[in-house]
Amino acid sequence: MSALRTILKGTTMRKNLVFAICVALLTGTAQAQDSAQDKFMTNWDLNGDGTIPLAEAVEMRKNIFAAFDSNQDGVLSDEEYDTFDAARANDMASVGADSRARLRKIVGGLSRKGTDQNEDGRVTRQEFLDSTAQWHAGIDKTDDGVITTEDFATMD
Ligand SMILES: [Ca+2]
Ligand SMILES: [Ca+2]
Ligand SMILES: [Ca+2]
Repeated sequence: MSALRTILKGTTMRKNLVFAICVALLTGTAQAQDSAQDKFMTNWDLNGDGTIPLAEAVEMRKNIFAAFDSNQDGVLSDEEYDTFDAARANDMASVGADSRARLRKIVGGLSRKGTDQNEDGRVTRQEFLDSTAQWHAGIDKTDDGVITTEDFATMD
């Protein structure tokens, strides 16, 4: 049985669901949720000046690595990376569906595939930081060395 059918089974739940859908139609889900670029700029533009230079992206990656390297051994193990994967998936679910594909493209660069440079199944701090430059350049579509909202406009 699908999750939706399970929800629809209960009458009270169904009423709530119908109500939620009506509210969504009235207010528009796009307004209720952040767009991918808003989300990204909020998280990664650490000093809030509207641009993300490489140094800032590296700084943010240091924070991320520290947050997910639970045992602080300088390596993201499989288990630790699973937690990181789950956090990104969770993040993805919080943006509007219209810009989710875009966010997936950006955040996809943070997967093991994008960070495990020697492909040995473990991601060291050095690898995690060293892989930032290529990732940053990939998002910087305007090629001016910084990520701004302008880069997202030309992304698709
Ligand atoms: Ca900045
Ligand atoms: Ca670790
Ligand atoms: Ca740019």
